Amino acid sequence: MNKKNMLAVVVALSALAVVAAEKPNIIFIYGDDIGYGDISCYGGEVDTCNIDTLAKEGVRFTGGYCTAATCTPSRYSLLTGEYAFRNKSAQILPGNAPLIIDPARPTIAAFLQDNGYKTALSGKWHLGLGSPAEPLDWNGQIKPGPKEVGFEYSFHMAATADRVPSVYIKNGRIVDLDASDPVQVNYQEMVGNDPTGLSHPQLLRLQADEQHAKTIVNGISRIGYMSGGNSARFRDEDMADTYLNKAVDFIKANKADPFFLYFAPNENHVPRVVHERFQGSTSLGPRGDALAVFDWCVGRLVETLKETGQYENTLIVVSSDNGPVLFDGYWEAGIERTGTHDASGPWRGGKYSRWEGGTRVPFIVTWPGKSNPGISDAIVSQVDLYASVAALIGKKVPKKAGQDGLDLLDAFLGKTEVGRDYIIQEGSGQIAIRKGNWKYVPPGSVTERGGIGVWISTPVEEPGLLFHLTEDPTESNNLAALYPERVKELRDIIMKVAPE
Ligand code: NG6
Ligand code: CA
Repeated sequence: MNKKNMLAVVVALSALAVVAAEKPNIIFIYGDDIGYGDISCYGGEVDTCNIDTLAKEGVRFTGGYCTAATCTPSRYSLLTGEYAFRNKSAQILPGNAPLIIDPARPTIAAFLQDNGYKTALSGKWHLGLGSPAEPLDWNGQIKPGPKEVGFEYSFHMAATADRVPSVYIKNGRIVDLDASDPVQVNYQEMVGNDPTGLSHPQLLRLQADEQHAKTIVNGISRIGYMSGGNSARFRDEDMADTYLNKAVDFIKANKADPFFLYFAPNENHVPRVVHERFQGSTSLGPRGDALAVFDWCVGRLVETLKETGQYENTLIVVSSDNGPVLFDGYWEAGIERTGTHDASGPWRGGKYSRWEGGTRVPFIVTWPGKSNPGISDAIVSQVDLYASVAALIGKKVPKKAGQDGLDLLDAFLGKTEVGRDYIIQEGSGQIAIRKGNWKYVPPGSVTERGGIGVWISTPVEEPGLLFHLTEDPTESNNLAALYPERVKELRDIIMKVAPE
């Protein structure tokens, strides 16, 4: 081949590569404890117009699931593409737990990074920090953490806003830490002399249950003890703005490269202490105000994408890590103020539970101009996003990554209503399954929060519970005795996919 021809071949090949490697930006907007019915396009009473607009331009799923009814396992699945029950450590973690993702396992962030994406986390982590082999030094470089599993940039809290340490961590370092006032964290016993909710209830501006009655930070008692780091402690009121600003800066800084942003604000997790300008902005009390904050963040992100000309080139997913909970440790009038708003929509139960409301969550996927807009009843799960994003950029999910996700790209883009055949649901460490219209809850118990200081545990006897979700969305009419073959079929799938 002469030089001229060779050049022509090279030019043709690179043109092909450009066509094959479509790399839109990808943003996961991952709410916390936001229920199916919390968003106005799903029937919620707080106006979430920004999310509703995204839903109109994209696909709004009525059968969209997180993998578990609590945070850590759902986040684990979202990032790894693996059902969380396969990792016994994937349960609600204390703020000083080691990282539960093996850095040798490529997360969706690591995978996208390997494929030329700039990657960032802004918000809640709650997947552990440090190695299980040695105690973590909070005052040095905190690793392994987000960076070691693929997030080039990270700005986050360690666990939850109600768990110490109540500080931000940026790229492995506590932000604004004064070396002469080092941070110590302990979940068993008191460290330092900071007042606790139990010892100094008069200092509290929010009454809390015993679990949340440990070290007081910003007038709010938390789960766990911390000392030091006074200059680094966060103010809950500023948290949403802080995470949002980092996300906005990251978008603006990456106009040239494709990026993956995992934006995980605190809203709607407790304590629901939103910025003063949002306090009282809804009639539903702090819980409603936090929903308004969440929606506002979505609006600001969209605005930023439009400003920088990246909106049409960005796939946006809005969802939540588990179903809703009105009371979760702090007296915030969540129950009293909720009125007729039904946070879990038509479904039974919420956070912690194997009822539908535990894992069936708002799920919206929008790629402006590329999505075929509409409402889809396809069963889709957050565990599928990894494989679907891989398909989007024309790559295979790496072998060492989780293999539970399916490539549902066509469903996510609204090109088909065919989703999963079935989905395994996890609530408080126990399993359920939905296949088609049928839901099966194996024997054990179903755990829920019943209200202030109350936990409800509903025993489930042999042969378990079988519901027809279309006819019985509230899971009240157990048909297990009538359809033993159906029970067996669903049980067999569980045995195969989730053997104990
Ligand atoms: C629970 C906490 C709850 C919340 C939850 C984690 C008690 C009694 N309750 O253990 O307040 O922090 O953990 O929520 O301590 S999640 O959304 O991060 O899973
Ligand atoms: Ca949560």
